[in-house]
Amino acid sequence: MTDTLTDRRSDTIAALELLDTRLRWLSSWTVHNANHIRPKRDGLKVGGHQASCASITAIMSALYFHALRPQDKVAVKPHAGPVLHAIHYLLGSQSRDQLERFRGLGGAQSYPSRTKDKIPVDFSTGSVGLGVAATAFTSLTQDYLIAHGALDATDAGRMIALMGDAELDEGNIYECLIEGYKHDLRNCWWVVDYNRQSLDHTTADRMFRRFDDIFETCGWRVLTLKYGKRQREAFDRPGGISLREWIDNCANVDFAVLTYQGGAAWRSRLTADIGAKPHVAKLLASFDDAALADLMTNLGGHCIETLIDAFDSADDERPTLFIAYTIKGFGLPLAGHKDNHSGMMNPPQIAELRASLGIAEGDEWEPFGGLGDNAAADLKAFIGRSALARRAGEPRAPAVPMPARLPVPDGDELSTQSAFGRVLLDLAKSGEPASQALADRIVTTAPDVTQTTNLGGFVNARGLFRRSELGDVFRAAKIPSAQRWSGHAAGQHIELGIAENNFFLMLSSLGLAGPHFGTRLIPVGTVYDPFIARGLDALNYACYQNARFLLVGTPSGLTLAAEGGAHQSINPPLIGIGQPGLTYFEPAFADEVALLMRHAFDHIQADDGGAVYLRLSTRSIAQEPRVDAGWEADAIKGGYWLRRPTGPASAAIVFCGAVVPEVLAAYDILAEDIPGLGVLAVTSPDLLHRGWSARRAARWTGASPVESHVETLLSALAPHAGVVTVLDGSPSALSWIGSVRGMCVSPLGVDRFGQTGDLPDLYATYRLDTDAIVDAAAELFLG
Ligand SMILES: Cc1ncc(C[n+]2csc(CCOP(=O)(O)OP(=O)(O)O)c2C)c(N)n1
Ligand SMILES: [Mg+2]
Repeated sequence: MTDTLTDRRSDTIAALELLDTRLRWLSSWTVHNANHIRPKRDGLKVGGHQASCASITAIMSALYFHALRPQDKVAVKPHAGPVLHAIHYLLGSQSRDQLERFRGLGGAQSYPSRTKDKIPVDFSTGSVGLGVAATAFTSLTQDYLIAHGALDATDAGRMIALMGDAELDEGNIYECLIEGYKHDLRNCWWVVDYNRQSLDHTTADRMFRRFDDIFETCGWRVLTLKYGKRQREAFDRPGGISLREWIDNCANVDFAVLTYQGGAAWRSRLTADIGAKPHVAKLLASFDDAALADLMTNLGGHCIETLIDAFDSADDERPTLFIAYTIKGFGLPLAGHKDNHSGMMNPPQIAELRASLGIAEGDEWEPFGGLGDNAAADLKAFIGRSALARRAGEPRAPAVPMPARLPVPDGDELSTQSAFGRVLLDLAKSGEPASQALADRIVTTAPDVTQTTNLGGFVNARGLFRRSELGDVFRAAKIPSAQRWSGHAAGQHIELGIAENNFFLMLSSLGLAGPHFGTRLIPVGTVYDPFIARGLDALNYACYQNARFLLVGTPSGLTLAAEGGAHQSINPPLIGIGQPGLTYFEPAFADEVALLMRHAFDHIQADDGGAVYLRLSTRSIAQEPRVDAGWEADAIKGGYWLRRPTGPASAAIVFCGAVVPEVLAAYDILAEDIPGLGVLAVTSPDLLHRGWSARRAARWTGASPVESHVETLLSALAPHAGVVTVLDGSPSALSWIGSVRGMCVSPLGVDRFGQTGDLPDLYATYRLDTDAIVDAAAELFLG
């Protein structure tokens, strides 16, 4: 290395070491301020994780201010949120006010949040494991965009997760590893803050080197950063090999205890264990207690030089796992203690840390406090030269054009699921420019249920997405099959294995393609409705990030009669109502499906929009002849009168989805006895409920109290009217409607596990059939 290069390298290392210390201080102080200085009104601990932050500051310093390129994106382990805020504080992109309000209303969030934080956050984190896997799926999304010509390959970024070692216990990590291997994952780094402590305790020694094996099996390069530079130098001295062997054999928990106890404890333990070995006594004697503690904790993840060398060495696109050994609470009096996850420095301890850094009392928030003018100016200049400082904000992706209407599939009898498949297929084949433009941006995905959810037609037309060609061997052998499964770079279906967590994380990443990469995708994912529950946290995570996609849960309900209780969904309507960021629709007819899909494609692109969930069914039902399009606007708002009540109507049947034949049969029976009886088709219990809640909330928030759609609909009934509600799912998804105008309700639905049977048997057993509706109505309306 030339002298200039050596100088530049040592300058870089010195600056990164200073930044490591700044980040440790600022993150500690942010948490301290929130807990010990900011006035408290509720007597509760505010929380924050000083030890988790201190564990990763060197890694983040080396990554953010050295290795990171403008196009790279990072998921930061949730409990290092304050470090990310500190980085942006040093960059000038985070305010002191936000830091002072950390964990307070409107302040910096506890865990990095794309939607709530004011700093740029690439991936929200919080539920451990999900943010990590999100980087892999975002890498796949990037590959998809490159293959479709929406991103230049030379602009490909690395998707990087900074993860806690306990995140390696989450099953979704391994589901993701397998899927990643199948899809030839690249441009992905996971950096493990390997402090061998979780929330509760120190982690099992038995896992040593197991992670290497697992990741290498899945095609990853594993770089282990176990020793810092000073340790490696000590190992080269006489007696050093014994010291290294001792470290390698030391149990995690012993290492943690000794770290907490400090230099004298290290000395007596090392002397007892290896002091008699050749040269060891002399080696140990060459360090005073403080230096010995410093040496023993000089692990790879705290050594800037080791970190930048490792990051620099991984300069290709192979996915790479960095196992960076660290100490939880490094540099703090909490270091190594098994209870330090939520532990916090007390005021004297933080004052001591402040003084040790030369920061004057009152200067705690000074970004470069304690450094001296020249050093501060140099460090500022160093930060200014980093790639991070040149990073542009997230792009605003142009909207995808939308045809005015999506054609309604024809047929007298259709299921909503087959209508969905036909609408997509029509789009895939349409020659009309707006439809074609929309179809080109649709990307479909399913966890091994492509065929049984009617995505097959679209896939046949548009192909599987594969970076390298994948022939359809059955087709080549001229074996008849309805599915044409050739894969190529222009394909638009991402086929996943059966792992619903992966499915939702894939949808989440595809649904952030706009803000992440500047090109919107219109992701459409299908899953068996009951198995939404399998990926529920990943779905929640996707919505929390404001990812935009169309989720189709199908088939659903008891209506899937012969499949039995393990496949019949009951509570997804409640999930649909309860999940923020997701609008749930459950159409009954094919024209509703076409209308709502068109609406969904719009809504997932709207600034104030969100993701959409369509709950569909395989039950073929007679279609409703329409006289005009008057029902459409109401259907988009959540419900319309399928049979409008007349006169001072005292009753209505309110239903959702596939039970419409029973509802209309009951209507025919009841209409004579109940004059003016209405039938309300609820297309979205979620929207109706939300509108009603918003209307009520407006009374306290001062917003203008616009009548909600459900109030408007129900105003067609007499004030004392009664309603029977019916849906193939949890009855509570609709029964609340009675409270809107204080009406009596008789709720029908499914509230216990389903079973196998044919439809008449099951509908009778679970009281969804015509008789049940007539009985409920008779009881309510006719006494
Ligand atoms: C899904 C989920 N379960 C539980 C938690 C609660 N929790 C927060 S941190 C943590 C352990 C974190 O340990 P690790 O990943 O090793 O992080 P570090 O040691 O760096 O703090 C747990 C169990 C969570 N955030 N998410
Ligand atoms: Mg840990």
